[in-house]
Amino acid sequence: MGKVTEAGVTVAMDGTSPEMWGGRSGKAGPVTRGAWLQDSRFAMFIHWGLYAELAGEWRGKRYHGIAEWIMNRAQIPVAEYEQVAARFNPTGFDALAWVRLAKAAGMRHIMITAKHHDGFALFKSAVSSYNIVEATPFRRDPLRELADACQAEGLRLGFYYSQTADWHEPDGVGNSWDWPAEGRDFKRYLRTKAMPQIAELLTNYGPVAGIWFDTPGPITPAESKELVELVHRLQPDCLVNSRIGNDLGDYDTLGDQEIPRLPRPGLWETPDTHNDTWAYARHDHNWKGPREVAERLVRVVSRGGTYMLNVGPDGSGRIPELSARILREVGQWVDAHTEAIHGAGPTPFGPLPWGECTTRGNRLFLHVFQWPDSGRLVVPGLRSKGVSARLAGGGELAVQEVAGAVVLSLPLARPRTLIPVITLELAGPADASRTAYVLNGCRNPLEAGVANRQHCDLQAVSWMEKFGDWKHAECLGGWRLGESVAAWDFQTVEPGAFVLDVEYTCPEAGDYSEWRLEVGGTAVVFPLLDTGERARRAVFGWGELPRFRSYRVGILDLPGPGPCRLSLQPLDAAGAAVRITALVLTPVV
Ligand code: JFZ
Repeated sequence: MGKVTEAGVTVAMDGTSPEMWGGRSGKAGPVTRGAWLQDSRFAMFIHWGLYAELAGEWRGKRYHGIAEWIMNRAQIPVAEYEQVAARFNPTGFDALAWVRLAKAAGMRHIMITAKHHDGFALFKSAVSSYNIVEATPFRRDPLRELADACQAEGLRLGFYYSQTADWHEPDGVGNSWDWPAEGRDFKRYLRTKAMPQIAELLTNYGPVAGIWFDTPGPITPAESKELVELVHRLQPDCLVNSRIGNDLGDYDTLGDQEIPRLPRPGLWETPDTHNDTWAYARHDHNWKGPREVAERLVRVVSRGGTYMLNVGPDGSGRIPELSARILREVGQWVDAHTEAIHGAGPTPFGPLPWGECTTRGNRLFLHVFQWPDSGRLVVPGLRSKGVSARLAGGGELAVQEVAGAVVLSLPLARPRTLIPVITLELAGPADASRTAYVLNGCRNPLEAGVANRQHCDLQAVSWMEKFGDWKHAECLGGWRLGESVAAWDFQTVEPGAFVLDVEYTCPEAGDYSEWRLEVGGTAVVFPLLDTGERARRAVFGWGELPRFRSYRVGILDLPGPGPCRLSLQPLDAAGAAVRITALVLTPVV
């Protein structure tokens, strides 16, 4: 979540700041440790523990949102939660099946919860008997079995370890329902549990790809540093993520579901849920389908990152069949396009309205999310000459030049695949500009983050919808009457008529504010209406709930070919309350 600047940011549990959830490495320089992460590009995240047995329910009540937080949300006393361990017997667990599924999905490493906030160790530990081998009838060590299976199948394995939050220990952070915060000795918890358990993980399971720390909360720089040094002393190649806190990680973990708008330097990853929870919840069926997963993977890779998609095995030890089926289908696509994913580089372009681009040497891979029904695909901003193009599973494509852009002739029928990929072969490294384009034949979002701003702010807004299912948006806000202007500069390759929609959120205070938009010498005035945004939600007593809607302004003619500017300003003081994420231009048909 990092530097969250504005309202719209919820105050986290127990009154701690939003920084309790996240943290950044503060590094964007050359990669020193873990260059393999750049080749891996796609990973399986696994949240599994006692909470999987509860499946999002406690005493007949369902807790929607992230299910691994159930002990906290239902305020389950330690003594009662321990009883879940006494019956946890996931006899369906098959390490090889999980690892083979990850491999079939095209994933190259696995990161699993060794100990989550509930304090329960999913491995044999001499430090605390609250572990799967000693406290459950299962008696097996799943991390041992996974390490062996990963070794056999050639995947890397890393461990999630909740270094700050531990609701099982009086000295760990976060359990206010069993113990008062006074008298808590966090250093004692670090010395007697976290550090020795991390040492066990780094000693007993062979090479560990990374320790994935989380929710740093009140941990001090000295404490974070001590943990990092412990990891690197025991395994110098083991990666530490930025959620160790205090800008000390080897690489950045972004907020979940957070995909940066532009290529981002350095080593980083986006963790993502498959539905709306990390751990298994019986009531959550909101799976991202194969195409959505593949598109999110491509978007992350095209910005230079690694996509870590989570699965939540159930209390029997099985990955939900629907989740597995979707992963297998993604894997067939990844397998056919491994060169465009594993070890692929970021896009040389600015925002491409119809899809994304990944690269390898002198080859560009165009991932066409929106297949044009005109039979023409405009590749804007490509200056390289002597381009040849081939459609995966098809043939050579005719290449033309129109108004300084490369135009490919495509078959009218969209190929039957998750994402059609076109490979452009160039004579040398890509010569491209990052200029934004608005193209006929596809939906063109003009995002908040790329606007030129005068006297208004770019705000990072994060919020939860159910619980812990973080959402992130960049918005234009802080509008001031008579001063603020946001403008988008872009190119067109031909004139066109577009429907313009404004995507925004607005509380009652901004209802009916008037706005003025100008493009190509034409001005349009329109109102924006209250979207039902709530500053506080009754459900948790904390957190803001923005409600994004789109308002259809109307049809506009854009001139072309050539440069174009679209500007927006409030005509009303009430505009101060409005936050805008994008203007969207869709061709009139
Ligand atoms: C944390 C955990 O609390 C959660 O249970 C899960 O393990 C997840 C992967 O990590 O939750 C977070 C932390 C940070 C953000 C979102 C969820 N963030 O910065 O957006």
